[in-house]
Amino acid sequence: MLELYQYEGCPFCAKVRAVLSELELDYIIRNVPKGSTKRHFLQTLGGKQQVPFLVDQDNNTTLYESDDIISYLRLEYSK
Ligand SMILES: N[C@@H](CCC(=O)N[C@@H](CS)C(=O)NCC(=O)O)C(=O)O
Repeated sequence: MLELYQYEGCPFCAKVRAVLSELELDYIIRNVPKGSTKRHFLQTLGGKQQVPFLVDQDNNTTLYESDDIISYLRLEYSK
């Protein structure tokens, strides 16, 4: 299962969401806007409070950086 830590106003997150939709991938959105009490999950999992942050549980992979996330998704999940 794919999980995307993100928030709505983040343009880098929007880029990633667009590719997830393009690839017809199902994913869980973890909404972590600035000030969210859920930010500590992001810190614990990835080590910093930057979004977007992708967790791919099936491949035991975590990624920051929108361009890296998009490259990863295309490599792993393009049809
Ligand atoms: N180079 C990064 C930039 C990501 C970035 O700047 N994200 C902002 C939100 S748009 C962020 O996480 N800021 C810190 C914060 O929200 O606390 C990428 O392409 O993913």
